[in-house]
Amino acid sequence: MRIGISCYPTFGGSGVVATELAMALAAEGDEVHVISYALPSRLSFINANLFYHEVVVPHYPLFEYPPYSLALATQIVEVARHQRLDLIHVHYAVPNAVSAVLAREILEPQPLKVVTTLHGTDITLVGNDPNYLETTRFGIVKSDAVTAVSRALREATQKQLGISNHIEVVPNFIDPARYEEARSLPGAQQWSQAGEKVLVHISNFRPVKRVFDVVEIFHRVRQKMPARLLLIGDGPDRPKVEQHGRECGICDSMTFIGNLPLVEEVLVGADLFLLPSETESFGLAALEALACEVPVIATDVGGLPEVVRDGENGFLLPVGDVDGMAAAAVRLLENDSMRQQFGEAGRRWAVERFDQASVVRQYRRIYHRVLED
Ligand code: GMT
Repeated sequence: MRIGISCYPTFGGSGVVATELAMALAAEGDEVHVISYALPSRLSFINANLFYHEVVVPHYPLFEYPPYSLALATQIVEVARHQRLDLIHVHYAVPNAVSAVLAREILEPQPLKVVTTLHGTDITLVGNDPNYLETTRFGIVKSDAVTAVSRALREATQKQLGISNHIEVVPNFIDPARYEEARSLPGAQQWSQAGEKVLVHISNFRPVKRVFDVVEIFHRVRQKMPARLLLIGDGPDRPKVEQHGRECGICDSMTFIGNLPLVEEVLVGADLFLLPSETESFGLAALEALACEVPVIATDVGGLPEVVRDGENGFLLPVGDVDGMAAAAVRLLENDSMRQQFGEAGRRWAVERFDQASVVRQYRRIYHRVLED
């Protein structure tokens, strides 16, 4: 097949999933054309079947807001026409689904199938915003196939956008081999001193991630034992989070690592992963932690209960319950055998349930279905 994949190039989960999928499809022999406004952070793979096309958004004095959606639609048309794409698979509905549907119209009579994968905030925060709702709904309804990364996101889409289309749940995935290789690395232990437990948080430091809760949980843990908090990622809340750490007197025990393409290189060897989000359609970072045998403490919202099994590979608590999350963290950190048991169960669950090969097969079945239609 000749497949176009459009995504955000950033460190966020939708870009990561799209890029990993592109690399896996290309490795299996499909011709894959990645379309984005910058080289995606995880596109590290050299393969004769894999191509990258940049969306350029020219500035013109009249445009206070350069129309990215139109530049993207134009680039999809160009790539589809000249590379003879069979389908375009867009990740994150806004504006990618609308641009792809527009490109399909422009290309007629050349057929181009549109597959849209919903990732989370494209529905729960952005798509739901009255300023984007109608166009988001249009892009989804007009797609030839729609997938969501969790059952929770499928329900939210149907309810919040009033969509009755068939939406197939295709979860995010991990490549077990990559996480196996990472096990030989020193990982999180590089940052810790003897006797310190290491807690990790990964996010884009947006309010929805509640990174202040991460600091509050860590503060409570720190009162019970020597510990270090590694924070991976970057975003708008980072300076305030750093400030909060200073006010709590624990900033010396917090290490800000910044954005990283391969998070498993830090996750291996960590004692605990924290994800106290306000909402989370899936929580790819939590899955990556489980794949590294790191137990997870998260909130019981959205798709997180589909990834983290409460009492088996982590603990799920209500949003904002920092005391509860800190108590659960201390319970795990004080009990080495429980932590090891949770870690092993987490890796087994990640490999059995979210294996890259079987998820890629699921996407491939969808591609064949829309092409046969
Ligand atoms: O808001 C973010 O966290 C970024 C966003 C993205 O598109 O990169 O993440 C969403 O998609 C990820 C990949 O499917 C999911 O793992 C995240 O749970 C989801 N984020 C939210 O729902 C908040």
